[in-house]
Amino acid sequence: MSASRTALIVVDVQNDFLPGGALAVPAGDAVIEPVKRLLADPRWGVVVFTQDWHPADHVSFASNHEGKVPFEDITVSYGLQKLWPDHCVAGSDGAKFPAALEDTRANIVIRKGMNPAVDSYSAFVEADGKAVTGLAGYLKARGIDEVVVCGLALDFCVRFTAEDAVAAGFKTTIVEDAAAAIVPAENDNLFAKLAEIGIRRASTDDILRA
Ligand code: VGL
Ligand code: ZN
Repeated sequence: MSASRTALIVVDVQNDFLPGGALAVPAGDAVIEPVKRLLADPRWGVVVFTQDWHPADHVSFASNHEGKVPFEDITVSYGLQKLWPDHCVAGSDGAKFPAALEDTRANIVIRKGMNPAVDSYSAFVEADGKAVTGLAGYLKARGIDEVVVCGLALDFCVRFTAEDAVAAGFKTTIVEDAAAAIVPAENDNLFAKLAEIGIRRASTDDILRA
């Protein structure tokens, strides 16, 4: 990898996705040390953090749908929407980055899921498939042609961010030990599916050695 043309994208490492949080990812806290090691590499051309940042009346909160419970699917204008416990409410402690990652060298923080009517797992395009965040243009304007993605959750926001990175023309790698899934048992299947569209799977050591 040409590091100066590569962006590190740290997805949604926020208190609500960590143990004790509203939507805790199993072993979510295991990503913090690898993410810190990746951040300590001085070679990144750009460092991006993403931050799930929902209004209290967000469409993805089961609490906003009479008679619905978390993890059920509902149909909305853009297709299926999974319902979640209230999480990452804008300005709440759950939406904050953990203290270990507070003072990072992020060049840009992409907040997503701010439209009450549309969810956004991806850092590039919202769940309606239309509204873009501007991240692809930002990265291209900075001369980036490759991205390395890590964070939470592997099977939702990391996955959709990586898929949209490929669609936007970036060479894309997911750092397995710096990511954790809501359903970890599916990791091998997920990586096999992602490999079909060219997404690479690496370890933190692989990335730091490259
Ligand atoms: C996420 C579910 C709901 C994620 C965000 O960061 O993967 N998952 N909102
Ligand atoms: Zn969310």
